[in-house]
Amino acid sequence: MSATLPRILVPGKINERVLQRLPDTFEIVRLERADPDLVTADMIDVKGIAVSGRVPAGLMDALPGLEIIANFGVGYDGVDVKHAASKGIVVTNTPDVLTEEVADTAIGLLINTLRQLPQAEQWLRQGRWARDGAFALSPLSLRGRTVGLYGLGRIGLAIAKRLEAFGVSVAYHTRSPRDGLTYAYYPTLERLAAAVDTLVVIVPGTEATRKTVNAQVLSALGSNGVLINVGRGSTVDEAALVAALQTGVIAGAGLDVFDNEPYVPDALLALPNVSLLPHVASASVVTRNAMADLVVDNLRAWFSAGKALTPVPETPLTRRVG
Ligand code: NAP
Ligand code: 8YV
Repeated sequence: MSATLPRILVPGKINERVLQRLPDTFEIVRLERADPDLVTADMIDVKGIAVSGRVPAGLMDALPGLEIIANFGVGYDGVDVKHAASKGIVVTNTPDVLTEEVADTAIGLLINTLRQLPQAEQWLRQGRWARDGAFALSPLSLRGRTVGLYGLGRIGLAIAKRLEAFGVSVAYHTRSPRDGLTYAYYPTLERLAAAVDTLVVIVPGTEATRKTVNAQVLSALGSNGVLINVGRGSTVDEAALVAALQTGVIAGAGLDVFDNEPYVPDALLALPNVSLLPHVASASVVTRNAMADLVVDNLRAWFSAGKALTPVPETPLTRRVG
C-alpha cells in the first residue's frame, strides 16, 4: 500500500465496527448522506465508499477516482450497480456471514406469525393471564403446512434445511432449478403459491422481482395462506397485501422488510393478523460484526492485492496493482 492512505468515503450511518477498523489502513471521509451535491473539491481523491444504504449514480460521477463500493449487506439494491459496472467500479457485498442468522430469524418470524407468540407475551405482561384467563388458541399452526420458498439461494437453502427439521414439506421457485435437491420446483411464482399454503420471500430486490408478490399470487396462496417476507419490501405489492389481509384472501403475514423503510403503512399496523419486525433479520452483534469485518476486508484486499473478496456478479473486476 502507498504511503498516503487511500481515502474512503462513508455516506450516512454505518456499523460502528466499520468506523473503528477503517483507520488502520484508510483515511475516512464522512458525508452526511449519499448526496452528490454535498461532495466538495477536497473529496476528489476518494477511492472507495463504505456504505449501508444508497449509492446513486450521481455520487459515483461526483468522485472521479472511485474504484470500489463496499456495501454493508448481502442485498445491494441500494447501489446503482449497473452504473458502477459501466464505470469499472467494483461493488462488494457481505454474503454467507449472515446466512444462518437471517434463516433463524425467518423461522422465528414464521412461528410468531402462526402462533401469535408476541401477542401472547403481551397478554402475560399486561396482567391479562391472571385477570382474564388463558390467551386464546392460535387459529394457525405450522403443523401440516407446505412451505414455498420464493428464492433458494444461500439464505433460502438455510431456511429450507431448518423447515425440513420442523417436519413440513418444502417447495420453491427460482429462475433456474437447483441441482441435487428433492424439493419440488415450480417454474412460476403463481404456480408455487397455488401449490403451498405458506410463502417465504427471500429473493433480492431487483426490477425482475419488483411487486411480483401481487394480488394474483396472494389469491393463489389462498385463505389459509401465510406470507413471510425477509427479502426486500419492494418484492411485495404492499397495497395488494393489505387488501388480501383485510378481506381474508390470505390468513396472515410476517414482515421484516417494507417498501418504504423505516415507514410502515398504518393499514398494516392496524391489522391483527400480522407480525412485524423492523428489518432485524441479521441484527445481532456477532453477525453485524462479521458483516462489518467483510466490508473492511474487501476494501483492504482491493487496495493491497488488487482483488476484492466478495465482488457482486455484475462487477467481477480486478485492480491494476503498481
Ligand atoms: P442469493 O444466494 O443470491 O439467492 C438469491 C435467490 O433468489 C436465488 O435462489 C435466485 O435464484 C433467486 N432469484 C433471484 N432473482 C430471481 C427472480 N427474478 N425470480 C425468481 N428467483 C430469483 O442471495 P441470499 O444471500 O440468499 O440473499 C437473498 C436476499 O435476501 C438478499 O438479496 C437481500 O435482499 C435479502 N436479505 C434480507 C435480510 C434482512 O435483514 N431481512 C438479510 C439478508 C438478506 P435464480 O438466480 O435461479 O433465480
Ligand atoms: C442488513 C440486509 O440489515 O444484508 C442484507 O441484505 O438486508 C441486512 O442484513 C442491511 O443490509 C443493513 O443495512
